[in-house]
Amino acid sequence: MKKYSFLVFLIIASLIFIACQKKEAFKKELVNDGYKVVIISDQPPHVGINKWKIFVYTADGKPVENAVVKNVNGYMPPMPGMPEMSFDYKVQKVADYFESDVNLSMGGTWQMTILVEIDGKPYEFKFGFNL
Ligand SMILES: [Cu+2]
Repeated sequence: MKKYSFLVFLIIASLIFIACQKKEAFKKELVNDGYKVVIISDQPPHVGINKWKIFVYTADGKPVENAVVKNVNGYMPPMPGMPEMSFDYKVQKVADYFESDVNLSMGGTWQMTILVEIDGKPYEFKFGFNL
């Protein structure tokens, strides 16, 4: 009986662990010129609509009040039999962060660029992944 209750405990503990992990399945930190952009999503990058929350911080982690996330761009380089693709995704301000529905239309190599304006100055934050 004791053996089983430990097993049950282990299963519950791992389920809780998985549930907590799922909430923030994707997190990306990008640094440029003393600023930090943090992208958080409850799903890892996948084909289809990716709901991204975008936060802008100073290097030491303070929110940048006057930062405006202007654009999210997804770029796919040319593939055999396919020209390059480039999409601009709309960004909306929500409370202290920004939100974008990033529609990744197909599998392959994606290069993402987050354009942020701070005090009228543009900053680009880039990263890439394969789907
Ligand atoms: Cu392609």
